Formats: sequence, structure tokens, C-alpha cells
Amino acid sequence: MASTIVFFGPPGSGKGTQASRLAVSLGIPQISTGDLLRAHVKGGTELGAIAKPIMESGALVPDELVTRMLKQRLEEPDAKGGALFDGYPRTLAQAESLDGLLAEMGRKVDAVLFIDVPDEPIVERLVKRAEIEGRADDTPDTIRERLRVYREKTAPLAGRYAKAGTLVTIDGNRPVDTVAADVAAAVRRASSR
Ligand code: B4P
Repeated sequence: MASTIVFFGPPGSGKGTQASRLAVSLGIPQISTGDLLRAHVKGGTELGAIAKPIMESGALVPDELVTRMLKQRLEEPDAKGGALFDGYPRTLAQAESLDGLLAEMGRKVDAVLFIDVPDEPIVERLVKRAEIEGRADDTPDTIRERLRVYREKTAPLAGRYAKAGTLVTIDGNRPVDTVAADVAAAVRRASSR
């Protein structure tokens, strides 16, 4: 079974939702750099103090800091058999770093699931989440900035992974269960390659 899987897509596309479901069914950890960074902010660490204003502005935390944090997480015992990356890589430099980290472990990215959703439903979803969870970066201005940063820095990853033959595009603008069925089918196909 494919065991090193990257989820990527615009903010609010549902990559976190899908990655957590798949993690349960495959029995491998979901590694969300957004969640890890929020834990640092909450815990008042040095990294958290640097990340907090950056995240609240909708910008990306510097590659080097995020990659160092990810490397530590990847070295934990539960990630030995595989991992689902949720929100990492987010830049071409991070994609290079991930390939390097995995190569050191004798692994590679098996599949990249691109959860695609147009801007309008994204803004609706995140405004709704702001009402429920009150996340600091779910304000209308920050959502627009996150989408702009996504287009500039993260969207080019699709071309990179398409060239590598690992990209699968999934329409994320459908009910969660329907998207999850396509995610599971994509992982099965990647496993039989
Ligand atoms: P993240 O936590 O990754 O936030 P995000 O991209 O906005 O995605 P999120 O996980 O919240 O949303 P999801 O697609 O799951 O990052 C936050 C910040 O951390 C970044 O802006 C950046 O500053 C920093 N950061 C994180 N990783 C970094 C990195 N690698 N490099 C540099 N900086 C980094 O969508 C979830 C929402 O959609 C939920 O409300 C859910 O209920 C809803 N939803 C899901 N599926 C749905 C469906 N099918 N229909 C309707 N609603 C759905």
C-alpha cells in the first residue's frame, strides 16, 4: 500500500479533513505543519513566537524553520512506516527538502493528492469555520492573502509532481464522503503502480 502521501490544495480545500480520515484507515500518522506550528504558538516556544505573526498575516513561515520542524516529526517512531503530509510541502524549496529527507530514509513520495476547490466555496468554508473555531487566520483579509500566497508559492507544485507522475487531481468541491471515496481510490491505484 502507498504509504508516503502528500495532500496539497488551497487553504480550506479540505486537505486536513481528508488526511485525517485516510490516516485512520491506513494506520499511519497525519503530519500537518499547520497543526505543528499552532502547537508551537500555543506552547509559547521560540519557533511559536516567530510563527505567530507570520501565520496571522497569511504569509508562509520560512522554509528552513518549517523543514527543521518537519524533520524532527518524521524521525518519531510512529512515522517509520509512512506518513500523510498535510500542508507540506508548500513551496518548491520544501518539495526538494522533502525528497531529500525521504531519500535519507530510503523512501519517496508515492502519491500527491491535489484537492482542488475554487475560491468562492473556500472563502465561504473558512468564514464559517471562523464562526465555529475562531482561528486567528480565518479573517476575510487573511483568507484573501492566504489564497494569493497559495497561487504564487504553492500552486506551482502541481506541475512538478505531474512531471514526476505522482499527481492525482481530485475535485474537492463535493461532499466530504464523496471526496474521501476518490481519495481512497487514488491511493489504491498508486499502490498497484
Ligand atoms: P494550515 O493549517 O495548513 O491551514 P490551511 O492551508 O488554511 O488549511 P486547513 O488545514 O486549515 O484547511 P483544510 O484544507 O483542511 O496552515 C496555516 C498556516 O500555517 C499557513 O497559512 C502558514 O502561515 C503556516 N504553515 C503551515 N504549513 C506551512 C508550511 N509547510 N510552510 C510554511 N508555512 C506553513 O480545510 C478545512 C475546512 O474546510 C474545514 O472548515 C472543514 O470543515 C471544511 N471542509 C473540508 N472538506 C469539506 C467539504 N468537502 N465540503 C465542505 N467543507 C469542507
